[in-house]
Amino acid sequence: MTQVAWLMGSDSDYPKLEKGFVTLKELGIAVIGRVLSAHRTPAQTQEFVKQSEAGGVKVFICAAGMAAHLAGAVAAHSSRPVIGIPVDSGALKGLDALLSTAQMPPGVPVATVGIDGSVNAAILAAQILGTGDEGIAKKVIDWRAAQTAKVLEKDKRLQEKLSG
Ligand code: RP5
Repeated sequence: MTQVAWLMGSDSDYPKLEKGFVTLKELGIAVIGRVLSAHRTPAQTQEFVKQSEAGGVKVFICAAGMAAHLAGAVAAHSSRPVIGIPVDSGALKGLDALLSTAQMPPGVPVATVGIDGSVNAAILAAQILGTGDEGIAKKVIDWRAAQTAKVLEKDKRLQEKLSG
């Protein structure tokens, strides 16, 4: 069953998000990806949220650039957790999207990650799902342990370079 629905404002956003999709795959989490826009397909976005919830989606991830209201629009129509990713597109390099995504009115939160923070969005979604699924929680712990090992390896390589 699809656990995560990942919306993006345009297919031009996808290259900035691909690592996050890979991360969800590594964690064994089923995701559906869609291009939908708060401004350009408002009716379809609302309908998709309704259908996704009925189909068992537990977490939404929404990525958009510029006046990025996609995450907020989804949050307005859902009681499930919504993670927002501001995308660096356009003249303001993502700062516009960051403020538009994060600065929600009280009562309608969007858990906003950093600009182009697709991997953190994927990990946060897994952590949310992991609160009710021990298998996913264990995969997050293993993923983080692998990350630690990679950083220690980088440190080792640096030490070798500096002492050589
Ligand atoms: C936003 O406008 C999208 O999320 C994208 O970041 C940006 C440009 O969209 P396209 O013109 O490439 O469709 O709504």
